[in-house]
Amino acid sequence: MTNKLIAERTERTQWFMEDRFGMFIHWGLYAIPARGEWLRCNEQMSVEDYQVYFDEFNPQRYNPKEWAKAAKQAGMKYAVLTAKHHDGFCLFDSKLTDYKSTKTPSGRDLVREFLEAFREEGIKVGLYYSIIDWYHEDYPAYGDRHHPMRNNEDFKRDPATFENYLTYMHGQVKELVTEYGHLDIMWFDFSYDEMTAEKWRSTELIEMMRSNQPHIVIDNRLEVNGEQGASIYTSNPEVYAGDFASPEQIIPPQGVMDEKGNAIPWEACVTLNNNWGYAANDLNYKSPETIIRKLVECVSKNGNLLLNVGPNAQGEIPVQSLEILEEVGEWMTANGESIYGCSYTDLPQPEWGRYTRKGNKIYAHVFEQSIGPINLPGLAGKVKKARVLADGSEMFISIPWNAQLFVDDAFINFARPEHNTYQLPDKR
Ligand code: FHN
Repeated sequence: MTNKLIAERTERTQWFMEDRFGMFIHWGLYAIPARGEWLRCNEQMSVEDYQVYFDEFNPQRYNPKEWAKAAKQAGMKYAVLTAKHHDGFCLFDSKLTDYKSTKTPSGRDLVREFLEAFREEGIKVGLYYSIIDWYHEDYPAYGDRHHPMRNNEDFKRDPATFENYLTYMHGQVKELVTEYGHLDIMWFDFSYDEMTAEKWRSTELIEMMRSNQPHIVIDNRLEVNGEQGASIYTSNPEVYAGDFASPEQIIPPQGVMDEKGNAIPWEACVTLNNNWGYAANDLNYKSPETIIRKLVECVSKNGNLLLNVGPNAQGEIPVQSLEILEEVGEWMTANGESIYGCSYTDLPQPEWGRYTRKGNKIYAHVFEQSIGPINLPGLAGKVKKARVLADGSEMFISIPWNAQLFVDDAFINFARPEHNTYQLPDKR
């Protein structure tokens, strides 16, 4: 990317690099069968088979104000909702299709309600938009490995019809950036094989978006696919490669660098269980301790964590997810200072946890009870005294709590670890 593009991206993503922690929300018709958002493809369902879910979709208990309160309590500063996933179902009142929530028994513009509720809680808002579309008749099905009817030999891949799809796709993105108020993020998903960059007419799409919402932060998946989400590289460095890299279900070992080796904005998107969309039988949830450690790890590598919830067909976030978010929120209340606005240090990372840094403050996140004094790589002999980050109380650095260690005039703040017993600082 040119220096001008880099400077513009740096300015746009300043808030993104501050906020560090967001909520991802995968919701739609697939919440009814409750077997994840790819079921139509995985189970080779025809449009007709899938229609039954459209005909009954009516999330009676959808209240995005509750979602927003849960996100705020968890310490999340932004949220991204699926406006349209691969199944082509629109959670917004698009004029370009009847395959939308306002035509289901629900009758509601679910995106508009989401945006209003989260803005009201002071949470920045983004929309996920799938550039893959299994419903649109002009989306290439034949030979496309990402299509439910991928073995359907009848569907011919004709460039002319694909142009029709691009006109539809660009038109819907224009509806979202011109009719739904201020958006902070647009999260496109995903390019693959030869379907990337100019195949989507990306430059034109982004120019249209920037002319309507110049500030909007855009992910990198108009260029790269989910597996390569960690990449920011493109075939042509002059081509727009997005404002942040989007590693999925992985935290890159060294963070993400650009082609010149400079650290760049990135965001790891992660599920709480093993599914993005609601999956009733998937009870394999990550613990609050794991989520906190992964959030710390992301920040210690200059990255963000976008943590996913998959609401059910009634419009509720699963109780297991809410319980995890609540515990994460209690830790964030006591230790958010060591996350928000923080990034990596050039110190060697310790074996007991991670360092994060904000200006001249270094936060030592100690993930496990130590036996005896702990080693502070890169800081040996520089630590003068310790304070608990959560309540400011004095303590010895041999005990891994949230502590402020004065190094010369700098601070070292221990962020209280979570460990297998997981007790919060205020429950000591
Ligand atoms: O296929 C999608 C998947 O359903 C989900 O939306 C994830 C989230 O980043 N993105 C794609 C897989 O890379």
